[in-house]
Amino acid sequence: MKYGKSLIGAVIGASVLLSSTVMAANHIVKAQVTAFNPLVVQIAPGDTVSWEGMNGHIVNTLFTNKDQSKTEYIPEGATGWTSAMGENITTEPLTVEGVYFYKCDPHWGAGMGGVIIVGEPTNLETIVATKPKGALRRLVKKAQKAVK
Ligand SMILES: [Cu+2]
Repeated sequence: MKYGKSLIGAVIGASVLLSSTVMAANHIVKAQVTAFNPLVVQIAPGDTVSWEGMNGHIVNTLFTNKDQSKTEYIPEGATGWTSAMGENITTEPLTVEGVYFYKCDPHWGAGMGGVIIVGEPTNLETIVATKPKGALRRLVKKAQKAVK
């Protein structure tokens, strides 16, 4: 079979275009004893994050306040998640730009949590303004340092 050069060029051009829009990166975070490594991941909108070595750990974006109410520190319009105990999970593509905080419930007392920054940290100042305390405060400081 013979193909014209222009057709081949068009096919190559189309596949390059396709891969640049479809190829999102996956970023791996490892649970190590009572810490997530890396603690802060900066990703592009549409990328995903996977956690490995999650035996005995949880990834949870839902934080419990002193009065037992719950707060999520994620961008407006984003959806949080809670993994099952011990489950290595991968997020859905994270398309909403901003900062996502999460914690490991069994080890939150030891400060086991992490931060995902998708694109621009649109909601970080709002979270800083809530004056987070304890382990969450430490995570917020790490996020601030990462985007400086
Ligand atoms: Cu843990």
